[in-house]
Amino acid sequence: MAVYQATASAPVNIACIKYWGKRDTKLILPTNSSLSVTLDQDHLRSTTTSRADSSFEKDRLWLNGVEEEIKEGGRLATCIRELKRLRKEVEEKDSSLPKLSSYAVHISSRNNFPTAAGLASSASGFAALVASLAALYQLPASPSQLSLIARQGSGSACRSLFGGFVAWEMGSKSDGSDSLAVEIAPREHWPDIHALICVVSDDKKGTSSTSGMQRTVETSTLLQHRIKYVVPERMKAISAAIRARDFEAFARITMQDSNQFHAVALDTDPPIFYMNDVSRAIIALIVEYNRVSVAAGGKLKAAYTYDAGPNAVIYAPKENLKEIVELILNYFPQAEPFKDPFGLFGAGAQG
Ligand code: 2P0
Repeated sequence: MAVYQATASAPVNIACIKYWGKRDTKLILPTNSSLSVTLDQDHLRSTTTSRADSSFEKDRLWLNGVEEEIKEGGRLATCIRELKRLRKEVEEKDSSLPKLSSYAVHISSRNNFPTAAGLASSASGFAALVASLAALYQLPASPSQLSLIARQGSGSACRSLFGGFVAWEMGSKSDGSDSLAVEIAPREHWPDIHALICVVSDDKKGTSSTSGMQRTVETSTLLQHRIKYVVPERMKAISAAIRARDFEAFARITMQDSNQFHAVALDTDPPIFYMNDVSRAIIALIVEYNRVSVAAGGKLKAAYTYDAGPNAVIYAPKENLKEIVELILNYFPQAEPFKDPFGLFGAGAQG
């Protein structure tokens, strides 16, 4: 008997221009466009296997081995329904294909990093889920088309269907058909940029992104300014910086946008604090590191950015990474030996 099964994996992405706010909470349509870098290391990925079988009684999902309920009308159910709908279209064109759209699916997804630590597990999770079902159903869909579905799982997930530098264009239609991810540049365009993730805390975060951003939409006047006057210009400027491989401009915009996202969180009623004292100390360190470089006639050497949690992500050209890691380890000594995925510290260091 034929087995219908497919596995796909998707990495985490880290936004430089932050998504924060929905104009439609059901379709997940954002109040501003955003732009991110998809990480290409193996450490931060979701891997999902989907199987369709005529003997399955209902759709089921396991996350890190624990079964999660697929709520009717919820985000998971929406993604599965949309992908089955596309499969049905394919089956209607080619009657020789097995009728997988009428079978229930069993889906198993694993993250190789802590869930909900502000490390965007919903982004990689929904991107991998959509990619695995699209592979199972052999859909002739582009990553941008699939991003329309992943977006309805979790907004930021639409960006994880591409590698490299990715924009989520907010679109203007009320049905969401133009709110999708597009590639700004592939990873190979600018391989010199690396992301260093400093896990300040791997606790589950206090305010979820979904509820936090909605409160911001309802109460923050600063958000309205950001949406109208700030993000559109920044999207253009950072896209140009990426195309020109201009780290100076990329770094400046990335840090400004992280700051404004956290300002908008603070402008929410009641206020939302995602960064803690360690997060702010890392900002001070990077600001000083850049200041010393610029004062000596040099350029910006690193850019920090923070999502809905206290962990720092530092973007930097490869030549600066060793210095940055040494700086951080000097000020924030680690209980455990530093793992050296970049091979910065030679053969003797931890791998
Ligand atoms: C981002 N974040 O652009 C921003 C920056 C957090 C801070 O996208 O409600 O988990 O599922 O669409 O995608 C987090 O929001 O929220 C997020 P939903 P999501 O990466």
